[in-house]
Amino acid sequence: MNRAWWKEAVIYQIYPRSFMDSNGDGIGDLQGIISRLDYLEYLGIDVIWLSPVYKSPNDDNGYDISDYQDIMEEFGTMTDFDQLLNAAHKRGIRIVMDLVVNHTSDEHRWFVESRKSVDNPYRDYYIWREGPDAQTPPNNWGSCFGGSAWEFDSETGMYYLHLFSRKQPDLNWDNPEVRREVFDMMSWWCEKGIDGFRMDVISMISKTKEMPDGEVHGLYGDYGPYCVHGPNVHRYLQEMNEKVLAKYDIMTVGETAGVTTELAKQYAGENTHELNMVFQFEHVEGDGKYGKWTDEKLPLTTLKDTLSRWQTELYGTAWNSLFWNNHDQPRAVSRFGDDRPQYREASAKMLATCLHMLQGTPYIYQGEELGMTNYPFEGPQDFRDIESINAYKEWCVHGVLSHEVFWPCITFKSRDNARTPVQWDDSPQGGFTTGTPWIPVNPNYREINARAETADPGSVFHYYRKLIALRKQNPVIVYGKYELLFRESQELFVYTRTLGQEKLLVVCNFSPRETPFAVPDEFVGAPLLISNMENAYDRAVMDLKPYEAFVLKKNL
Ligand code: TEU
Ligand code: CA
Repeated sequence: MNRAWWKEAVIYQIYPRSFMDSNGDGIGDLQGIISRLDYLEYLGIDVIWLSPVYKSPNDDNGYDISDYQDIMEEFGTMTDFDQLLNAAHKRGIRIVMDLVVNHTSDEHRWFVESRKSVDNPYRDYYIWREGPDAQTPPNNWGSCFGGSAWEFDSETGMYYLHLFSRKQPDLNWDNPEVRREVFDMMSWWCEKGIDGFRMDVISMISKTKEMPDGEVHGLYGDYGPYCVHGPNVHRYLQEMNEKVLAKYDIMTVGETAGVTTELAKQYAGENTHELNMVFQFEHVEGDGKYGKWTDEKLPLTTLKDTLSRWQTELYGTAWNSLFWNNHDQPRAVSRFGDDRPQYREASAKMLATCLHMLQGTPYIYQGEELGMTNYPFEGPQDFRDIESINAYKEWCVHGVLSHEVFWPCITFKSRDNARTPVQWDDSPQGGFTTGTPWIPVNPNYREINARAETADPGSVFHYYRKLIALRKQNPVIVYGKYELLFRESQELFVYTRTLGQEKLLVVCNFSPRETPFAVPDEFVGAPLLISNMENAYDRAVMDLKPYEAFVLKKNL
């Protein structure tokens, strides 16, 4: 397999609004990030993925952009951005920008023009359709954030398409002018010296011309078959590659919800000239009881089967991202591990071991390296996220479920779990701000915070540091071939990685129970690479403690 720096890197995602506030207005900002670069350098990460910092009215926290070449006022200025880029580069840290080009904000100048008249030069930048009348949209598609995917605009008496909120109109990628504008904007950022793009819902940029009703789930029809992996998506990405990406030494990762391994080989194949890697969701989906909402964990066997399929099918041909959480997912330790105090640290380290030893580029979401947990929401008034607010209304207030049934589900999966401020120390507001944070700080900041963990060599933080360092010293972690063992086990996730003369055995106990384990013969007595607790790792048969994880490494 071809070597590449972005395969060997570890990426750290920053959600700027919740990372660090430098001026006491309760909102994280660019100077706040600059003030914590030493922390990130110490952790050892190579790349920052910066969630959107562009000018935005914040209907969806920056995923609704009104100017791609300006910075959100609350976050700072372009001068602050340049300072951040410089300061990061000085420390050997690269910066990957979030690129949100499936849609813009309705306050973007293109859309302001587009809605003015049917013959406006920008009309065709967006997707406009007639409906039978002002109450009946062109088809039954539902938006990701609830309600119809069509918004009636009285100015011209037509509907525009928005797969997300009504303040996020979808761009019309079939218009060559739109593609040219986007590619020019991307080149502008590349010339500035940024190091890559994470491409928001990039699999949705090409829509079918025909837009029939979709299969109804709940109240609305599914746009999936007509908008996701649409007819021209690969052509447009190849064009983007040729016009922009290929000219720079940057990394690209495509957020490709609903992608199969077959499609991933096209999006992120070694020789397909589209993207470097996909960011796919199969292992964090499929647990929903009501839409995406649930209060139940996926069975371990399902999780293993999904992750293993991605490991084997992409091997040698395409590249994947590795993650347990991001700004759209609940906290990993609460979801896949165990956030009860006696198990939190062990299970956070176990999950980290399991993920970082797989093949792919690992992503750490801010606070994950501290083992931050889900938030104890008390009522719907605690939500800030448009998705959670709308979902509560749709399912409970106007819908079919009682609060008692829906509440455990929405609090288990709400995106706001990931968006509470990073817990820096045990001072008020966890050291995130001297003011009132835009979203409450998790009250457990007194126990779980960066100051305490950087001072404690046994912390989750130091465990992540060690995993990152091991990746640099052991090419087998990056390039080794994967094999799953004990597939049927409902407690243990065990696999090997092999490269040349080196072989790793990775053993993770996903259960809160002691679990017996017979070490495969070839590994009995092999040296220990890392473990999250003390045990006798030279034995042939062991009793694994709750959430124990370890890695042995042998020479063949
Ligand atoms: O998310 C896209 C996506 O696939 C969503 O459906 C995601 O699963 C969602 O959060 C539902 O839980 C991206 C961004 O990551 C997200 O923050 C944005 O809200 C969305 O695109 C629109 O830009
Ligand atoms: Ca601020």
